[in-house]
Amino acid sequence: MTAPRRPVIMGVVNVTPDSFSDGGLFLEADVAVEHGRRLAAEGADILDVGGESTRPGAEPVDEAEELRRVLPVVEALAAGGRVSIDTTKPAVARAGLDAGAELVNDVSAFRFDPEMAGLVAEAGAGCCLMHMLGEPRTMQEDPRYEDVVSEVKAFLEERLAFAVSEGVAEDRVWLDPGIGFGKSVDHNLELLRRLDEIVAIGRPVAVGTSRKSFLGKLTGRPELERLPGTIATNLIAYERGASVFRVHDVAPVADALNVAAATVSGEWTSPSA
Ligand code: PMM
Repeated sequence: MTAPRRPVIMGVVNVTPDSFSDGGLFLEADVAVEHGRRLAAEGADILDVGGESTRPGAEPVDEAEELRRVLPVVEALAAGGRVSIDTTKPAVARAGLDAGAELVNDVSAFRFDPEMAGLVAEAGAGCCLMHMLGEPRTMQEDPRYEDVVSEVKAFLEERLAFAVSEGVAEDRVWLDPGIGFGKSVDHNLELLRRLDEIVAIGRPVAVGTSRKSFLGKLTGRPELERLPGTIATNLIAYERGASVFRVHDVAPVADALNVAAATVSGEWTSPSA
């Protein structure tokens, strides 16, 4: 038997009026904080707070508005546990780290503003570097690759090298193939099926499939009915070596991943033990 690889669950706390599945529900800071606390109680290891929607076609949000949305939420949630700040803007990242976040989740992998790398390095923070084809406004307009897995892998290797060259500690970097970010259904499925090739880079791999539109295309279900598809894809990703699972529905995904971890390793403990 091998020791179980403990899945790290990242709970999504979107403080935006237009995020694709929970947009608008958590716009008010106190409601977002309450939601984050519930996700932590359900088993989230880290809460990912974001104030700018990255849904396909989304328009950018200005810095002042993004700061207004996320800062009180980061501050309150970081007082009780681990928080990451989901942003591509250095000013928001810096304020989020000052308010207690420990990791910057940059869906542009420091492409939109290279200053992000030095800022993360200086703070001694962690980061999650994600692949996206282009930018959110246009990324779903006929995305094309020769070989999606090797292109995403090469991109992540280059971004990791850039981050390290700017002083970011290599052992604080997570990599993410960016499910749904400039990818067709087939691209997403191939990335998940061949995720071991991304894992082979040697850094923890994060995946975000939760409620995404490719699950809607596969099942015909609306956003709030995509939990079974979310679980299926997260279990496959776990089996292929992923470490971090970014989800909206923490309790059911945590149960599923814990059972998968016990099955793969042969070791388990009862939650009441
Ligand atoms: N997906 C979304 C936003 N941020 N960050 C990472 N690292 N990986 C993702 O897949 C990801 C992300 C979009 O989903 P949401 O609108 O439900 O937050």
